Amino acid sequence: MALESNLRIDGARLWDSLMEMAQIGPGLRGGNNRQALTAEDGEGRALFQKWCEQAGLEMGLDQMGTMFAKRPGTDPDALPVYVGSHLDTQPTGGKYDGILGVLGGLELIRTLNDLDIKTKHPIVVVNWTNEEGTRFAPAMMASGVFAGQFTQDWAYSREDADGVTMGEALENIGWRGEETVGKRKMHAMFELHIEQGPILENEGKEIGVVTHGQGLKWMQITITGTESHTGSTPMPMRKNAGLGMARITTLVDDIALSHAPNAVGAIGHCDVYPNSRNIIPGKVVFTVDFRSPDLAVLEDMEARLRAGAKEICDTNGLGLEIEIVGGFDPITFDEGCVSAVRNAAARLGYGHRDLVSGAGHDACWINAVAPTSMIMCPCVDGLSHNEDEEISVEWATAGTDVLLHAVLETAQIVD
Ligand code: HGY
Ligand code: MN
Ligand code: MN
Repeated sequence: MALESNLRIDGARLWDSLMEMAQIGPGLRGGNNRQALTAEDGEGRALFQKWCEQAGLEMGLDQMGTMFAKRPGTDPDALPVYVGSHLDTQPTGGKYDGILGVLGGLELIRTLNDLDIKTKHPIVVVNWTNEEGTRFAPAMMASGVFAGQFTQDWAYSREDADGVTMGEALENIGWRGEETVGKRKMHAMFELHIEQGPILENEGKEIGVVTHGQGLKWMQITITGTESHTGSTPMPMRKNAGLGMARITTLVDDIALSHAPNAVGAIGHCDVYPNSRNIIPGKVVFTVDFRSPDLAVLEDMEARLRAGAKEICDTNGLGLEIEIVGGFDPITFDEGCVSAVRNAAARLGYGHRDLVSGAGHDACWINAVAPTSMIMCPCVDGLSHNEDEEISVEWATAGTDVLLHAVLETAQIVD
């Protein structure tokens, strides 16, 4: 059976599944709050498993809680083609970030079942644990352990804001499997994801053929000063940790802008202690997020931040600690997988363009251990990590159609 342009997924069925999953862990404004290893994450996992079992898939679960749902191929010795992403969300996340990649993979399976299409290579749909890294840093944690970037023990030891470790949380929701992490070998992996940026929508393109992923550095900074009265402490006597953070916040912006247009930088997390209106902050803890497609730029940004933060703290009598809590170098996806995506978009008649991923994804780590690439679809106003994140059923369908064709080209249809 040849790969014909009329071979398409069922977009309405995909959309129904996206909307049903979105009911689990609802946010306050129409999005989702299904953070990694919460009870809501557990509920989402259970729904995904139910759907996979209904589709006749064989379930696997590894020691990081990553879920694998396998459709057999005709050649039991052939390495599987993996598809998938993540079901965990940001605290004020959208309904599609990660979820489209997992449920798009499931829709691919449902379509193959409907049409009784057999493939030489098995196909496995994956839900990677803790992609977001918002509750437990770093991001892409389970895929990072799978790819040998972090040890499992280190990952288990990571704590959330309440001091709960990732390992405890995984046990508590009952989703710790027995399978050794990383033992699975892959023929290839494809991740479908929303762009989380404005390019595709602005250019009227349905598909992003992702050739590269930009690199990332997360530096957690702790500044220590002296708690004292905001009214009676003379200005020259103050050791104001909050002032240090404010000066470093503008430094981060200046450094990123000095590498315009591709580098980016921001501080998205900060804790101020004791966080009282009339006490000068004695301690602040915050995370700098630097990204660039160019490794030399990433390293320059880190070096300048370290030097500049030290000068700010020395000048203001403040203590400074900087810890790297996440990061990966810019990556180049596999040419063969990228071509399969580009061929699929062309065959299906979808407008497409090459794209560098601005966000990090599980595919960025898996690219280190298997041929990997990504497919992106637009999102409204490029907005993501916001409850107003929105896509259209047409965009979701286009992305999943391309996923179907790229996977079938790679997994090989058997007549
Ligand atoms: O941070 C990221 O790029 C991803 O959303 N975890
Ligand atoms: Mn994501
Ligand atoms: Mn995300």
